[in-house]
Amino acid sequence: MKFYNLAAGMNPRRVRIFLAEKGIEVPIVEIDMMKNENKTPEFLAMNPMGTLPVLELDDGTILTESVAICRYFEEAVQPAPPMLGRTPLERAQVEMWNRRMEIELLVPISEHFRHGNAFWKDRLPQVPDYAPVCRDKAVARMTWLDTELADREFVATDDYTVADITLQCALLLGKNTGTKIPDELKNLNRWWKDVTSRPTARA
Ligand SMILES: N[C@@H](CCC(=O)N[C@@H](CS)C(=O)NCC(=O)O)C(=O)O
Repeated sequence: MKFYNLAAGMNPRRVRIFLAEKGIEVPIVEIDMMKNENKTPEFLAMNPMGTLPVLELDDGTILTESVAICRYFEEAVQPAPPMLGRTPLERAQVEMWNRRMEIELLVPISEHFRHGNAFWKDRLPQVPDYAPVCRDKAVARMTWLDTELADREFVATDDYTVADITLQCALLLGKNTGTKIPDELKNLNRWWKDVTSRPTARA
């Protein structure tokens, strides 16, 4: 098995945290985006999207998409601790909240970065006016989440799950790229302090 990683990437970090929580170690192949290693014919043959992370199984099967990779580890490698829900209801709740964290937070924070930062200038067609629209949407969703987190510890269930990891990685990207959690959002800031204090936060 090989895990193709992008050290600074938010999505590979989602899987790295997930694996660290389970105590799983996997051989890592570092991909350097600055050298366009994710655009070589060999890499594109594995993942035509040119994105990370990628998991290559021993029989050559390729898995992409962070949560699909997490699901493989949870169901085929090591179920404990359960991070995708313990029961059918919890699994549905984790999926619901993970999708929300991806669509409502991770996407606008990431699009703010992609459309507003010079790093992406020659890598994708940028629409600079779209960047502040995305930032405003992300901040509005943080305000909604602050209310949701008023009476529970974690995003989806009583456990730290993949939905928390998705939000944590999205907000870390936001912190580094100009979409910070407003100070007045006490519940979200409490949650942020809790999850970033976990030993796995820097995986
Ligand atoms: N939906 C994918 C997104 C993967 C993705 O966009 N990864 C970023 C790194 S965080 C990437 O590889 N970007 C390279 C590029 O856009 O060229 C997942 O969850 O794994």
